[in-house]
Amino acid sequence: SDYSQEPPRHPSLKINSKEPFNAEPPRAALISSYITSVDYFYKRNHGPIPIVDDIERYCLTIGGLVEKPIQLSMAEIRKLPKYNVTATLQCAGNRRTAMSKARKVRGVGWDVAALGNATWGGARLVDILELVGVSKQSSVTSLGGRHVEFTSVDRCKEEKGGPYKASIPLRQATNPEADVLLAYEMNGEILNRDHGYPLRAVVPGVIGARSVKWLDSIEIKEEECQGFFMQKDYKMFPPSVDWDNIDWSTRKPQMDFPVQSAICSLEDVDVVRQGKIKVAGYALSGGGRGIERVDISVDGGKTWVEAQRYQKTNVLYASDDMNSDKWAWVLFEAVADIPEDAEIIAKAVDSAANVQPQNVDEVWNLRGILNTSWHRVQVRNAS
Ligand code: MTE
Ligand code: MO
Repeated sequence: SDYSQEPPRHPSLKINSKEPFNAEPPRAALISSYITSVDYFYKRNHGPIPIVDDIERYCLTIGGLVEKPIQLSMAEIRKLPKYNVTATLQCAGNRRTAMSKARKVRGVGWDVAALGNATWGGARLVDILELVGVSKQSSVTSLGGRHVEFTSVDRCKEEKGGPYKASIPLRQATNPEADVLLAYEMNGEILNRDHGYPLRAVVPGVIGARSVKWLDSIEIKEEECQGFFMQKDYKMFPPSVDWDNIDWSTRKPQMDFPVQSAICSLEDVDVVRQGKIKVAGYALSGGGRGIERVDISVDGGKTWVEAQRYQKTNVLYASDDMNSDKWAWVLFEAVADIPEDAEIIAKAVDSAANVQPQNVDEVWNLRGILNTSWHRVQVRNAS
C-alpha cells in the first residue's frame, strides 16, 4: 500500500494508527462547538486515502437488481435537490481503549472522541434510487427484503486489496424519513479527501462503518453485503465468545448504535481544585432516538444530578422538540461540588428509556465495539 500521498491533517489530532491513518481530537476540543470542525473530526480509514483528481471523469454507477443501470457524474448529482442533514457519525470502536483495559480486545485503540457532529450536504439516496426505478417506501412492495450495497474506490488489506464496502436494508434506503444521504459537502465545504471526496454515504443513527466514503458504485442486491466489514467485523458478540470459539455467521452486522455519553471536560485522571467544577460532554443514541436525560454523579454513582442539554448554542434541548436535530448528539453540562478525590460519572438515557450499562464487563466483546458503559473519570483534589 502507498501512503506517500496522504492529505495534511491538523497537528492537534491524537494519532492512534499512522498507516492507515486513524486519529481523534483531544476531548476538550471535541466539545468546543456543537458542529465539529472538519479539522477536529475523527478520521477512520482502512487503507491509503484514494485520489480522485479528475472530477470530470468521476462517475457513480447505480446498478444491480434494477431494470437499467445508470452512471451519474458529479455535475448530475449536484443538480438533484440538495439536502442538509446534521448527523453525528460515531465509530463502533469509540472508547475501545477502556474496554481493552478490562480484558484485552483486538482493534485500533480509541479514547472517547471517535465521533463528530457535522452538517452533511448532498443528494438523498431515495432520489437517486428513483432514477433507476426503485420507488420510495419500497418496504411495502415485493422489494422489501433487498439491500443497497455501497462500494468504495479505496483498497484495504482486510478485503485482500479490494475496496471497502457495506450495505443497508432497501427498506431504510428508500425511507425518506431515514435521511440517508450521498454527501458531497461537510459543514458547507466541499468534502475533503479524508472524509470521502468526492462523494460518501451518510447513514444517520447507524455505526460509522456503514457510511462508505469515496463511493464508486451502489447496487441493489438480494442479500446483504458479504464484505469483510459486514461479515467478519463490526458484529457484537457476547462476553463468552473468544477468538478460539468464534462463529461469525451466528451474528448480524451491527447497524444502529446504542445510547452513549462521555465526559470531555476532564481527562482521566485529572487534578482539580476543591470547589465547583464543570462536567461537560456529549450524549447520543442511534436510530433517531433523542436523549431524554444525562445523569452526573461525583460520588461514584451513589447520588446523581441531572445535567443541562444543548444542541444549538444557548438553547436548552428537549427530546420531543420537533426542531431538534434528531440524528445529532446533544452536549451536556453540569456544575458539581467536588469535595475530595472523586469518581465522576456520566450516564445517558435515550427517548426509549434505554440506559447505558453500568460496567464495561457487561458489554465486553472480543472486537471491542460499542463500549457504552457509564463513563467514569477520576479526579484528584489539588488543595
Ligand atoms: N469507507 C471507506 N471507503 N473506507 C473506510 O475505511 N471506514 C468506515 C466508514 N467508511 C471507511 C469508510 C468507518 S469504520 C468509519 S467509523 C467511518 O467511515 C469514519 O468516517 P470519517 O473518517 O469521515 O470520520
Ligand atoms: Mo468505524
